[in-house]
Amino acid sequence: MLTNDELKNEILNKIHKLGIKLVGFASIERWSHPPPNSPNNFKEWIPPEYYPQNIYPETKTVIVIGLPVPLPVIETTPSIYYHELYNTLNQLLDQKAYEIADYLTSKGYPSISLPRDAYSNIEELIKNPYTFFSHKHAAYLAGLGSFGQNNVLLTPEYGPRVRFTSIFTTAQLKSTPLKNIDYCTHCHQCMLNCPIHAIPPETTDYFPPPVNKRNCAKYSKKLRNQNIAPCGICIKTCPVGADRKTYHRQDPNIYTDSEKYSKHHKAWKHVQRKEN
Ligand code: B12
Repeated sequence: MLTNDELKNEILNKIHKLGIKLVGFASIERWSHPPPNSPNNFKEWIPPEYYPQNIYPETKTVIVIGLPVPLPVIETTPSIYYHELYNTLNQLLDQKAYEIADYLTSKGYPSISLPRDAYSNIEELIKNPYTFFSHKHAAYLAGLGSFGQNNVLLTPEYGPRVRFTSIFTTAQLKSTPLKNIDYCTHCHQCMLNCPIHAIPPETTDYFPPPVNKRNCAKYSKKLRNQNIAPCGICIKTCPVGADRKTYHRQDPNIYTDSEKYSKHHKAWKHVQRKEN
């Protein structure tokens, strides 16, 4: 019989072999007793029916995995390029999560993987923009980052340019320590660049402020009809993330200075099939 630490190491080996870049572990108690000293000041915590233990009652630990969205691709958004990458990442996440859950089940720890999104269609989202489990809150509780003004999770590695999914396992595994760092620079670039003004200004009472989800979903529907959804501008413009250094994208003016960065602007327009 493996000790909990040995089991966790085996799982981490498996996850690294699958090429997964980000992983965190959160015990289910973190949902019922959200950690104190959070860098975020939530207006409301998630309703109890959204807790993993109320979805799969045997759950002891949630494993969250994340795959990055390469910055040069999201820079072309809205585009068929980002649309295709989004679909690829979604498939990879679902497949890798299934493999991890299956591996744990075969080791004697029954486990299930969650779908990375879980909604039937965009019309349903416009009526009710929530699914049954929130991966960004899971990622937060698994120590992967903090929320930004754009109401998605910012990680030190990729800022908000990372997609997540989760695995519910009956194995009791040590939680990843929370970072307790506010990664948001409060630069408001997400708010200023949102094409439909869905991101409100910050309030002094709570953070993150509530995004207008219905309008965001309606805009997503419009883009989807042209096969260029999702929008993703609020994750493209975010200055947070070591990926900006990797791709030499540290200058925040790159998206506005079309003279200095004429090659980039020309390339993005080409991918978007716009006239130069
Ligand atoms: C529905 C959905 C959308 C909808 C609606 C947006 C929304 N609800 O936030 C649309 C299509 C518009 C959308 C857009 C985007 N999305 Co989206 N989306 C989701 C999805 C499928 C479910 C979100 C959800 O239900 N959360 C659950 C609730 C609890 O969280 P919440 O909405 O933040 O609610 C809080 C408060 O509002 C409060 N609350 C107040 N009243 C109520 C009432 C109820 C009933 C509930 C439950 C809560 C609640 O409780 C919460 C506590 O803080 C998730 C995948 C998933 N299953 O997690 C992806 C997800 C959140 N999206 C993601 C992304 C990246 C985006 C986009 C950038 C588009 C893109 N892919 O490029 C934009 C960003 C929009 C934005 N700035 O918020 C990523 C975020 C990754 C990250 N780094 O954090 C996720 C996690 C997908 C993934 N698998 O990675 N999305």
